[in-house]
Amino acid sequence: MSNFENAKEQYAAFGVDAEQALQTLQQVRISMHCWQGDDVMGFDSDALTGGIATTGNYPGRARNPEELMADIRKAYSLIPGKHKLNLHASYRITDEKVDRDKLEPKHFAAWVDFAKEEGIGLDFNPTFFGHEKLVDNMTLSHPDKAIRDFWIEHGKASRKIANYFGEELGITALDNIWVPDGTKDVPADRIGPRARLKDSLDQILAEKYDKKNMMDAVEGKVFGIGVESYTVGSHEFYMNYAAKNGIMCLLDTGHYHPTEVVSDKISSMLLFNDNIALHVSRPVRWDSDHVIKLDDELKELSEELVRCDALQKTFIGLDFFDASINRIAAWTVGMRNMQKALLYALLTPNDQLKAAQDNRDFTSVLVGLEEIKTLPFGEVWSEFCRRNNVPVDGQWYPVVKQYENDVLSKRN
Ligand code: RNT
Ligand code: ZN
Repeated sequence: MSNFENAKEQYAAFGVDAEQALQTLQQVRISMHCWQGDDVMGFDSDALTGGIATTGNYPGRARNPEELMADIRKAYSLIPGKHKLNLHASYRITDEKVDRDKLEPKHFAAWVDFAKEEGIGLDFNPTFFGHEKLVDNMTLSHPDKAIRDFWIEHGKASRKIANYFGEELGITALDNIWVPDGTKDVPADRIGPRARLKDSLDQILAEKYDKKNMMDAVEGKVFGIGVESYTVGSHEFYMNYAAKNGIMCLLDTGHYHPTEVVSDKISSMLLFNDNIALHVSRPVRWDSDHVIKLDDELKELSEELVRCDALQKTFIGLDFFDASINRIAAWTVGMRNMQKALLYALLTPNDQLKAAQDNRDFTSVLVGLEEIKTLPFGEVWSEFCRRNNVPVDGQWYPVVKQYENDVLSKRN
């Protein structure tokens, strides 16, 4: 009997169908963020602003579209399944000197070609940072109408681009709005900027698109660097805005107070929204955007998605950027960890555990959740890798090292 067959029997003894888990996982597309590959620089700016930061100077940052695409391809070749790529507006590919308010679908045609070749979907984000019109930490909430109008046009242009992605690829694109707006110190007026943000969003979202092609999300946050006291787009702001306007609220796991966890928010969001979106990240003491580990919170988050039967209702995207390690390894570890956490959740006897909870048999819940920890999870994961023709654990990092030697180390 193979190790996998043996593992299947052990899971079956707990009432879990490992075959079914593998099939369900195969259907899940995770959106891999392009910005891990170049430290969030993009192709239209030379500085990262907006209260987010990358640290480290590991060699091999992608400096242009060709390098970034090659690096992304390399990462995908090491990740089981077919996924999505998450782009920012700053990654437009063109020789034109086009500003962000004037972007059009054609400026992203090269990415659509890339997606078709790779068999992946695309997601999109307007870029409200790394630009001279981010003035005094404000964009859509700025008191100056001319500044707001520029960004409103950018927001509208971005939705059109996301719609084009959906049309071209036949996979719904997410358009996610995050703005860095806020103040360093305690403000004198909190409601004014929020009212302006609300009005700007209403204008951006006025045009209706077919939800088959694109869906909208708004991403809140607790604070950023230089924006420590007040964030205009807070969680409450966007949670209410999304519910009232029938769009998605995107929860970034790094955007809450340190002991607040997104795993506990998912069930509440799902009772009031048809869909949700996630940025899976790993905050270390703050919104530090470390590469996600297969830690308890990632598992708990995944358990919630599985228990709430929300895998097909959730746009799962990753959002981290570490410039101190090999960037292709960062993507690969993060994507594979997200999949591992989902697989772990799919291999949990959820029906039995729910029944025990409803019977107030909390002892069985505790025992059950602890005992599955020592089941041969790794054998099922290896089988998933084999079926998808990608290296099992222990065999992909040498491939990245080889690429680092051959390609990355030659970049300045
Ligand atoms: C910032 C937000 C936002 C960005 C990316 C680059 O705190 O998390 O999602 O990280 O859009
Ligand atoms: Zn995010």
